[in-house]
Amino acid sequence: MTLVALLLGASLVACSAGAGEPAATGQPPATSRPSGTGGDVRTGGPSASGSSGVQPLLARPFSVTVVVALAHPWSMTFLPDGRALVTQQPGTLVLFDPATAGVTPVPGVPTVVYAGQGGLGDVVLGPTFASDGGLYLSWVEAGEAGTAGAVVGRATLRLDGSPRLEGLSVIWRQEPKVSGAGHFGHRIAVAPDGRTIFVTSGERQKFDPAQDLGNNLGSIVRLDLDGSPAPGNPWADRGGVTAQIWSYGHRNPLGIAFDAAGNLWSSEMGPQGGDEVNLLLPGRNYGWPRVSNGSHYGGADIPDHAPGDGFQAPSVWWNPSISPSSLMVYSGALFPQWRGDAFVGALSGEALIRVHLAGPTATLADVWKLGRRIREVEQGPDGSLWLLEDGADARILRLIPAVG
Ligand SMILES: [Ca+2]
Ligand SMILES: [Ca+2]
Repeated sequence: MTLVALLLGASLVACSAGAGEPAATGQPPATSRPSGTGGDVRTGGPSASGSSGVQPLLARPFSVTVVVALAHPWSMTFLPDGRALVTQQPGTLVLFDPATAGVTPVPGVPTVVYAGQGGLGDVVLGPTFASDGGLYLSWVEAGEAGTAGAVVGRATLRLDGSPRLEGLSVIWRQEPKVSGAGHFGHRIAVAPDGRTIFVTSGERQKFDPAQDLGNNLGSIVRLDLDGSPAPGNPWADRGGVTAQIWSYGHRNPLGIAFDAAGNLWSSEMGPQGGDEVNLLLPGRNYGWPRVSNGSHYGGADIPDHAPGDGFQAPSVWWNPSISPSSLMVYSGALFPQWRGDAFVGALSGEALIRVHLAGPTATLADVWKLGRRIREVEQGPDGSLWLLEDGADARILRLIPAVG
């Protein structure tokens, strides 16, 4: 092996070890996850139901502009005035102005546990943001004896004078807090009617809690705007955290968004070769860790989804894994051919992925390799696509239609 090959191999291992799935207690190391730097993203393949037979386009129908460098960005949301809020995982919120590429810190954020996959997480605008500045943030909070868990808080963004958050209060917590620093989930979506929010809650790399309705790990929860369980949830009559749960059997759902018809979609980090896009239906069990189209790290078998097994199968799945970081449904003007489709960012897959949505069905459509781990996908006010790269040397990218 040449020195170059050795160095390349070393860098691939380092990249893989820092992938979206850091090793944690009870979980084999992430180095067995296929590296996105080594070859094509395979989108299902012949054995992959729900994603078969679609060849990725080779040409890119968009041009990419690097707008600004920003370390460890995690989520992004645009404001009505065209600026955007961006979280940085170590615990900083910034106001980003695309017109100037200016980045201004926004004080008033919580103290976060920045470790492993944890830190400051999602930021989304509340349904009445335009009148009251209300928004939702998620982050990881410390518990007793070295435990941690994701929380969601509500705050007011003040843009008079220097930008700042005021009145931050925690409205929801993962229960129980456990050891480890992985699989928090903690992405947020506001329902189209503006009356509830949905939060993804990862299983914290503890496996079985995803099948236990007595905790809210490994589930999607549906909450009133104040964080209390929303009326009409599948197990509302059981009270406690069980009353929050919308669906369960999830591993690490890192993307969630509604489409224009009101269908709720998620992207989920599966085990080795089992990443998913799911249609989130109330009361359904999505199977983790009982069934998965992937296998445990190291290859130990997990039964695949099968008709009649009682578990909700994914709409799209990936083997090898692409590590879906985020999911956004496009509704803009610049790419009218993609209106109504979902975009997924891929970490180990180092790609932007389009999933065609048609009613309750989802089909893998395009995989554009970008050579960088993609943490977040957003839509700008003009219909441009915005991406956050992952990691210390990350950048904010803007995508517009290619000329010609
Ligand atoms: Ca976002
Ligand atoms: Ca399997």
